[in-house]
Parts: sequence; C-alpha cells; structure tokens
Amino acid sequence: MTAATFPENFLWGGAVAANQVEGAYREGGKGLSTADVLPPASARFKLLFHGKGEIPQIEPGTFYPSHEGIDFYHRYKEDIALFAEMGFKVFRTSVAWTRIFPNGDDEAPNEEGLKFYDNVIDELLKHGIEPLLTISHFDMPLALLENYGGWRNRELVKLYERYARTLFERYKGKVKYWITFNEINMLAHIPFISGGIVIAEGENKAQAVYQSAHHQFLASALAVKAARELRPEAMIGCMVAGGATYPLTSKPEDSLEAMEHDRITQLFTDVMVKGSYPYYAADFFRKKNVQLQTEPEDAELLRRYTVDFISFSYYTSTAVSSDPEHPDKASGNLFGGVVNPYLKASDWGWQIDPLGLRYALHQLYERYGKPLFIVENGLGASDVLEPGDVVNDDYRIDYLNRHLAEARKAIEEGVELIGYTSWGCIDLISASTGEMKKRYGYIYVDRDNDGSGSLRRVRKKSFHWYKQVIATNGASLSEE
Ligand code: BGP
Repeated sequence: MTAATFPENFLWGGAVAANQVEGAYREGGKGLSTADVLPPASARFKLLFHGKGEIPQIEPGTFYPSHEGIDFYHRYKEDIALFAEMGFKVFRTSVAWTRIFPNGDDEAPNEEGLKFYDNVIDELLKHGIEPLLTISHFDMPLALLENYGGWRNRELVKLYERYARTLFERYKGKVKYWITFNEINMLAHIPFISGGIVIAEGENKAQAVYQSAHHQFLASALAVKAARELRPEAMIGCMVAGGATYPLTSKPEDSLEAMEHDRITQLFTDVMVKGSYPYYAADFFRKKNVQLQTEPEDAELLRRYTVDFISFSYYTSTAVSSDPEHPDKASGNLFGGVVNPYLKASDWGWQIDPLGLRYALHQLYERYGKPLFIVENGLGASDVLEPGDVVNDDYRIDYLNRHLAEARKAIEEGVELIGYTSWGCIDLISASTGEMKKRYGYIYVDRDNDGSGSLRRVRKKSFHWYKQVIATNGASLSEE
C-alpha cells in the first residue's frame, strides 16, 4: 500500500436496505412487515421516539412511499449494472424477512421470495460484485409482533435462527459476508423502527429494550453457529450505529456523561464481539430497573459464537452535556445530545464531522482488535435535477471525500478497515422520515414524496467522482 491508496482488495461499494428500495410490498407472497406500517413524514418521526403504545396500522388514504420504494424489486438489473459501472466490489442490501417467511412462523419458506434474492445475488456475481447481506434491517414480520409480542418473546430467537439457516443453506457458496442485525444498538434509541418494540404507556422502556436485545444477541449467536456449520468460510458481522461522542465542555461531569453515553453502544458490541456483557452491565441494569430473564445456556452460547468483523454506520458525532436543561438540543441526532458549536449540520440537523470518523475507527479497533467495515456513511440532501439531466451534488462529494480521507488516515495509523459501502448509493426512502426527499445516492431516482415521477435513474456528478475513487483505489481523493 502506498500512502495515498487503500489496501489491496479493499471492498468499495454502496449500501441499501430491502424496505427502503424494493417496494412491491405485497408482491411475490411477501407478508406485511413492521416497516410497511410506519407512516411517512412527521408522524413517523414522532413514532421513532415516543411510540404509540400500540402497533401502528396502515392508514387508509395515506400515501406510503416505502410501499413502492424505488421499485428495485423490478429494476434490480438496471441498478446493479449502474453499480457495476461505478466499479463496485461489494453491494450491501438486506433480505426482507417477510419475503422468506411472510408471517415469521410459517411451516415452509416462500419459494418466490428465495428466488428473488437468488436473482439479485446472481446478477451481482455476474458483474463481479460481492453481496453483503443484512439478515434483518429495521423490519420483521408484523405477524410476529401481533402474535408473539415481537423480540420481547424468546420464541423469536428460534424463528430467527430458522430464517438465518434457510438463507445460509440457500445462498451457500454465493454469499460470504453477512450482518445479523442492522444498527442493533438503535433498539435503545428508536425501539419500534429498529426492533418492532411497542412500549406501553407507563411501562419501563429499558426492561423491554434490553430483554429484546438479549434475545437478539442469542439469535445472532445462533446465526453465527449455523454459519460455521454450514459455511465455515462465511464472515459474519455485527452492525452498530457508530459515532464519536464528545463532552461538550471540559467540565468533569460532561466527560462522565460522554462515557455513559458510549457505554450504551459498547454494551451491544461487547456482547457480540467479546462474548459477554461488560463489567458495568449489572449496575447499569440495576439503575434502570432491568431484570433480564436468561437461561443457563445463554452465557456459553454468547461466549462461543462471536462475530468475525464489526460493521458500523457513521453519519455524525454527538456532543453531550451533563446539564439536562441544556437549551441547544441536537434536533436531528437520533442519539440525542446537544449542538456542537464547532460543526456545521446537514439540512436535517445531522452535524458533519469527518475527524470523528477517524476517532470512531480508532476507538473500535483499540477496544476489539477486529476487522472493521464502514457499511453506512453519507449525506442526506434535497438534490435538484437540473435541465439536461444534471445533478450537481458537490456538497456530497465534499462530505464523502473528507470522510474517506480520514478513513485512509486511520488505515495508515494501523486500523484494519476492510471495506466501505456508502449509504443509499441510489436514492431511496429515508428511514427516519419515510420520504424520498432526503437523498443520498450517486444515482438520482425521479420520484417525489407524493409518488409522482417516472422512476428514471440519472447519474449524479458524484457518480463519476466515486467511480474515479474506486478506479484509483482512493488515490484520487483530495486531502482537503
Ligand atoms: C441508518 C439506517 C438506514 C438509513 C440511514 C440514514 O440508521 O441503518 O436504514 O436510512 O440510517 O438515515 P435516514 O434515512 O433517516 O436519513
């Protein structure tokens, strides 16, 4: 490796999730998922944090952009050809659980759903693109929530294991890289969207969240076990919403607050990477009045079946203050926190911090010493399609360039980073708003929030920029 390039075989690519691109929400035998009932716009944002105390239902008369997505279900060939044109080495997407087991507990998998992913995987392989599949990305069969109470119920562990085994068996020899749960730590911040957890009014939220998390840890461990048996060369990763946390001031209380903030995410990564709960977990649970229901075999299962790599998303950093009344809350930050006066923010209030990515890479590598994979990073913006099919997204190029330059420095400083898939490599439905307007792609999709538009794909300026970055293995990135 020369100073300016990334390691040989670095996995360059892009990422999406089934429920944000596929559409066809009732086609091919697919069942309803928790993502299908999430309302768009401000109603969704409210639900993210507060929930409703009940399972949301599809409201007649409301347009749900995610139900049609960007129609990847029918247009995957065209989209994959564009990814190949950019030179992708890897493409991250998720499998919609409801295409494989429409109700989650069906006796047999749905062949049409399995076939759809056969087709997507084969198309990727045809272009020399490695698939990276997330087994559960912010969606699960709605029926599992209605009939079992979702992840609070230990039964889900077995049902997920069967689902994961079905995928490993079917796609054996074709898919090497897997992620068990997308942003598993977001259970603690946005429990419904992340894990379909409905919190009743007056209920101890932490009890529901950490009991569900424990079940997901077991499910992930059983998936690792299954993969080892069925396909020893598979690489299974955990995935967390990452970021750097800073104390807002040098006041000691702010530093302690930052430490505690980090510990929430570290609890998740410690279990999945080190195989046990961290030493502070008992006290953390006591203070939150959480009583975990466990079985005698759990500790051994978690200890034996840890993940091979750590993947994470990075969009922003978080500044925290020990003052609960601090007036400048960081409005767009799903982790909470306050406004960092040294950083600018995106139109959605996500503060932009490339240095924080280098900091986060070091923190993770120092704590775990495992290969790292940045599986989401990018800038959500309201792009404009100009006459002549031009999208001048220089702001996105600037954002990505600065983040990648910091990732390159982290590698030079010794961090083992194996890949980078920028988020929403093609415009898609936003997870937090449920709308099209917040775009991340290198490829513009002609579609608006209200469903108008031809769904035509247009290469943005960043498309050509990223193609060059991949072709030169990062040498074309500028330092500033
Ligand atoms: C992550 C999710 C993605 C995604 C991304 C951007 O939390 O894993 O699914 O959408 O954030 O968020 P948003 O779409 O809200 O801008």
